[in-house]
Amino acid sequence: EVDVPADHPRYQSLLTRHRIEAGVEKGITSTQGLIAEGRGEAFDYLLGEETTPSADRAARAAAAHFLLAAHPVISVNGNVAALVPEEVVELAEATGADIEVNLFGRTEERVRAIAEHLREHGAEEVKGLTADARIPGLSHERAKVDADGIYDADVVLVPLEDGDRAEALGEMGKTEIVIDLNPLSRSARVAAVPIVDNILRALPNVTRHARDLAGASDAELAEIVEAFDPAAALDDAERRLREGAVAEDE
Ligand code: PTJ
Repeated sequence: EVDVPADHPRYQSLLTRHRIEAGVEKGITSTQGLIAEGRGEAFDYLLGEETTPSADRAARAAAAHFLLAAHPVISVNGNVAALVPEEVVELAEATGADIEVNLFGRTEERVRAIAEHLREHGAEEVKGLTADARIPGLSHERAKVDADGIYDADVVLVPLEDGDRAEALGEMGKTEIVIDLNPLSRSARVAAVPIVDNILRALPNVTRHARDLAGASDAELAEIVEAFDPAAALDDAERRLREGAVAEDE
């Protein structure tokens, strides 16, 4: 895929950067996406570049929400498409969720390029091109969604989302699952389930939990959802940031 020596101590991080760069070259990732990647990397470094027990519990709660939902949707932006296209398709398959391209810096061209990219990685249906509904409270381009997609969803996974949009979706009464390495970000703070973890690890982890919970009853799933405390998850992550990855929090 790229010319990074596998024994380089920062191999994973360099590979990730290359994927984002390739995304920009392919017209699927915005130049803003490069900045977002740098920010995410810094948080990941401070968190120890691993899935914490607390983030794993959040991933399990997210899987339970997905399985209980009437209409779950995975929102995909330019960074998500560049980093984890196959993992998005696998999660959709494991949970019956729709996939919808939804961009902060929306251009029709980029929506089409991302939809095509996801289909190249196995997606059957990709929503986001119809854009026949609006999220109330956001400016025109940023508000566009599909009427039979995000607009209709009861549970939405919004990874690496901008705070304004996360807030506006929450105000529509949707259950929001956010993947964001910054526990202080507004999107993480408004989420019913904030998963403070790198999307590279978090998405396959939610899929793994969804497969594991496939045979669970609605009562068992509801119990997992009820037991999850979003404020505690954010506190765990913040403590880990401040005290360092070695001072384990549980
Ligand atoms: O493709 P578009 O137009 O929809 O734009 C996408 C970006 C990500 C550029 C846009 O939504 C944006 O500007 O987001 P922000 O406000 O930079 O927020 C992105 C958040 O994701 C930040 O809190 C980062 O720390 C976090 N982040 C970045 N990379 C990762 C991440 N979280 C998890 N995994 C990552 N790999």
